[in-house]
Amino acid sequence: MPTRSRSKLPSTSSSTTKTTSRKSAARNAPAIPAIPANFDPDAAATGDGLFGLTTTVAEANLVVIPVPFDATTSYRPGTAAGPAAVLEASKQVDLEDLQYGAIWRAGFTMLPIPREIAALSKKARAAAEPVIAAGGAEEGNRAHAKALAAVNAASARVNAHVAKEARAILDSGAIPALLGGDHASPFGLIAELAERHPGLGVLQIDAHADLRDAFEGFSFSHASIFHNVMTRLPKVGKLVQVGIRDFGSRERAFVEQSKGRVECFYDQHLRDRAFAGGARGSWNAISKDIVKRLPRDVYISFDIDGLTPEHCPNTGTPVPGGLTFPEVCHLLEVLAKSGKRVVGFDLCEVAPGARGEDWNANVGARILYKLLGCTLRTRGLLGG
Ligand SMILES: [Mn+2]
Repeated sequence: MPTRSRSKLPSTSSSTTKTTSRKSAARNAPAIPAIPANFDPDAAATGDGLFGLTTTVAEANLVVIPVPFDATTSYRPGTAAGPAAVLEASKQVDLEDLQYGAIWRAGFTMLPIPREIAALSKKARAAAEPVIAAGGAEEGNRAHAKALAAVNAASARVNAHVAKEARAILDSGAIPALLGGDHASPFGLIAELAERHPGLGVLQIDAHADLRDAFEGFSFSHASIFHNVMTRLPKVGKLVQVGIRDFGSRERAFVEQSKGRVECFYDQHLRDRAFAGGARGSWNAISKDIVKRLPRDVYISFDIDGLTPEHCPNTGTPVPGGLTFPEVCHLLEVLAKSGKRVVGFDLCEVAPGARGEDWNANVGARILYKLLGCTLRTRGLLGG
């Protein structure tokens, strides 16, 4: 049940039933879970679940996979703490949404944060530090070679873990989503979805192109996620990048030589179009152009640094420029109304500040709620 535990009214017995087993049989049409009569979405959240709700995995139409992994962030670490911070911040988000209505009714939840991945992240990060400090693995440096092997093995384990969770969610008939962690986290999820939706389109909102080939020697670096996706997953049909403003010459060439398989809406070009004015310069026209480039089945990969850095001051690699919160909300709503289907999404690189500042996670939780609204709307789980 999508109930939010409250301090004022006692919960119904059904709302506190604890179910942790995942559905084994695939369902045909996902049902919208029933809501207890005394549920008040406006009450303060005291529950442990995402947005203070207590929907179980067995009931959920959408399940979020938390990935507390951050081995290769080059500028500063911290995104491994993202899932816990966003979970905590989500309890402060008001549940009524102007664009999507009662998103909370649709039934979503997050898996427990896996301790073994958090421990693996710490170990891999320690191994990676000297290589990152040296600006990348040095040829012939045996310590670096050993560190690379350890980090790459850890990344492979994360990919396998995410793919396994994604398979179980998909087999149960629910929609998978992911909360990182650094931007390398969702590879296993995108791989599973591409198998089930050949020709899958990816909408990437990001400051960085993430098209580097093995950045600093790490095969599964956060800066290589879409190089890996586009070279290792032939069933991904299209990548549409938005907000990109930090990239190398080889990344730019990768886009240009992709024969349209990768399309990049560089941040500067979006601004130039707006500065030129006229109907073509409106954000609504730009959003429609972006969405038009996507095939029917869409995966959204949201790197929080795609937003302006005021929205994510503690993210791993902040860059000036970027999208504002309302621009992103509008783009997602245009996608939600386009007739396309969002088959999964991720939100990555949210990092709480070193002193526990909660602004980053606050923004992250609100973006997560919008991603849920957009996705669930395209799947007929939110009504009109
Ligand atoms: Mn990224």
